[in-house]
Amino acid sequence: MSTYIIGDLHGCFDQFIRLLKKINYDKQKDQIILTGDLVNRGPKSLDVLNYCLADKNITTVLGNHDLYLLYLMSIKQGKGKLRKIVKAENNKEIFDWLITRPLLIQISDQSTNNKFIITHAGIPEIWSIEKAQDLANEVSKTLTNNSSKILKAMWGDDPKSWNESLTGKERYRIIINYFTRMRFLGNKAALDLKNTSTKASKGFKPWFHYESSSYKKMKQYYVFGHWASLNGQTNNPHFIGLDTGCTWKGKLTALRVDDLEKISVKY
Ligand SMILES: [Mn+2]
Repeated sequence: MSTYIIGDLHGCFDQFIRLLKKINYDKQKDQIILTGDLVNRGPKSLDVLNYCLADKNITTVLGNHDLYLLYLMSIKQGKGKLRKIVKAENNKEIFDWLITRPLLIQISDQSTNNKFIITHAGIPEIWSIEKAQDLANEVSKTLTNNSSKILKAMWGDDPKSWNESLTGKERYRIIINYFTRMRFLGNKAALDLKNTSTKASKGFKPWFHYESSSYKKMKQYYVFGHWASLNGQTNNPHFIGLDTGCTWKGKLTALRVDDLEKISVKY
């Protein structure tokens, strides 16, 4: 019995199937957690969704492209590579599955006691794991019960920094932006959402460079996708980036949590 965390699929269905074969994925015993962004960019987003929908042992955290799809579905507007999904005959089933996926998943490995904290983009160091979980739950609750309220409110890059007193649209938007779009952070955990490269602008650092040393003692591993240009290079074993750019003709990567082994297939 193994658990695998797999990086951003972006419609790379054939590569997903090849990776599942390579890891000898056993539907009866194993579990798969995806780092989000299942759709868009690549050729077979609908196949990816239908495959995940049919297998109860596969789940995902939500990525920014998944949320964009949910938004298009909520206004019944197909666009580009997502048109096929918006118009799919089982679109309601897809919507209901995707909208109930969390922003944050925590798992522990029984034999090693290693703890894995899985999000699409990451968690800013100003939030403890407990705080991050509370905020993720807060958004998920509204996403499930009043989806259009969040799906319409989440667009935009402001506010830049977290503030506990934020309410309503601004609060939802910044929580979602941290969990699904963050790369670089500056003073007071200010987001720089424009920079998608690996080179920080003045005053900013990758979000995982703000870590405290206690992570190591606690055997905690932050696992994320989203930042394809990093190609998995964080230079810190406690921050594991799994987006290795499959949709840009790179690789699709799985992390086996039992032994921290990474297994990849080429595009
Ligand atoms: Mn993303």
